[in-house]
Amino acid sequence: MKHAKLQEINFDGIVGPSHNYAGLSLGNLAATSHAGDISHPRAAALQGLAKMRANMALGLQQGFLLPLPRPNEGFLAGLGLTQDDAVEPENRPLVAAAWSASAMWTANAATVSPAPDTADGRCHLTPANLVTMPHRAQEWRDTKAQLAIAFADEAAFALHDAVPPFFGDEGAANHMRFCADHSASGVEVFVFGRPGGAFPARQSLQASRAVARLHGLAPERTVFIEQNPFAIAAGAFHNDVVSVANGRVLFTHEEAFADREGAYEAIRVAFPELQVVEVPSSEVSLAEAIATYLFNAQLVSLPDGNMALVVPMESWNSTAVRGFLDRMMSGDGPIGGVIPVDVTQSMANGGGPACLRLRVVADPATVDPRFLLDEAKADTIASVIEVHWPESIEPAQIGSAELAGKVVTARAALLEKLDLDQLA
Ligand code: SUG
Repeated sequence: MKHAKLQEINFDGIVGPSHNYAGLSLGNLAATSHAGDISHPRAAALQGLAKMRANMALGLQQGFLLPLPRPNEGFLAGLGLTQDDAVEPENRPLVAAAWSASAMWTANAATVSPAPDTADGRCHLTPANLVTMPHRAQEWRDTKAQLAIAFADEAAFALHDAVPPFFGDEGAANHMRFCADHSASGVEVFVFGRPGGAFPARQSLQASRAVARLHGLAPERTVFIEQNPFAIAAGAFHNDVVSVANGRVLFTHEEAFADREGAYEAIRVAFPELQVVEVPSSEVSLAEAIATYLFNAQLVSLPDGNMALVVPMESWNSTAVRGFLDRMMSGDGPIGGVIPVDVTQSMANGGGPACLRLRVVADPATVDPRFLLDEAKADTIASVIEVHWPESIEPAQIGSAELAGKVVTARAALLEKLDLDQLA
């Protein structure tokens, strides 16, 4: 069945005013290697907004989600802590967690199954419980509150609770969808990790299975694939660090999956039209792919029918990756264009262009228009960021009452301008 008005809308997370580098995510090499750096929240948020504008200029539908309330005093109170406890080195990461702007990476906000894939013909969304990392485990209820407003139309959307916390779920970052076009029925692929390696496996098979059941996906159009444990150990803490899918295309590193041939075959059984664009380790090593976030790209279908890859500058500037991309563009494969974007502030915390967006296939008319972007609204958002977002945050400022006040005021100003005070 084809739903004529359905389109892919990318909902990017607006980078919050408390964006900082606290090194909270074990196994996320960019984040841990930048721990203690000075962050630049204003530049970070403007970079994110520039990416959204660039995608709109390509003719793509763009939405956004808002920063969550930070610092999260309730999170600290639940641990018997206050902001002043940041002076104790052992408490500093917990206080920093309460300040984390990590909700900017909306690929981890939820898993989304578009209406053509589900038993009841609605688009299903399950917020990710993100239980593996304490600073991320605090996100889902506030994220759900926001999704409940953006996708309030119950004829079009079904919003679930997060899956129970004993099974780690990291949302769309470990989920891929294959389809002839976005409005056609698709095959959904869930990629999970097995625990036991040097770094946490953040997506559990049981959580993926639960999401598939809750969304009413047809078993013959649902595939579960194990992530390569070596990729997790090398820093691919989410599958979207080593693979991305769009339409009929899987763009993947050779070492993304535990059983490479078995993975492609399992997808092909459910989706025979699959086209795999595989990057061999001999051309781009796993380490280089992870360092440059080549696969944390947005693989987008342009209005003219061609596909383009929106990559971070870090990929574009790598000799090995650029060599691959140049060959790919001059070849006759399905990905014809590459568009570099600058999201370096987010990249330093392990979040590339694809981490910053949640894909929702929906009729835009069914989405609360306050969450949809156009140029005028982008100007409004930019003006709030320019006035209220801190220029920089030093690690020693985490826990400061003065900075906390600024962060709270900044978010409130944005909510007011967007007529979304109900999220205050
Ligand atoms: O969960 N970084 C995020 C990056 C998420 C990237 N998302 C996807 N791959 N889809 C994470 O590890 C760093 C925060 C800090 O260390 O302060 C952080 O949470």
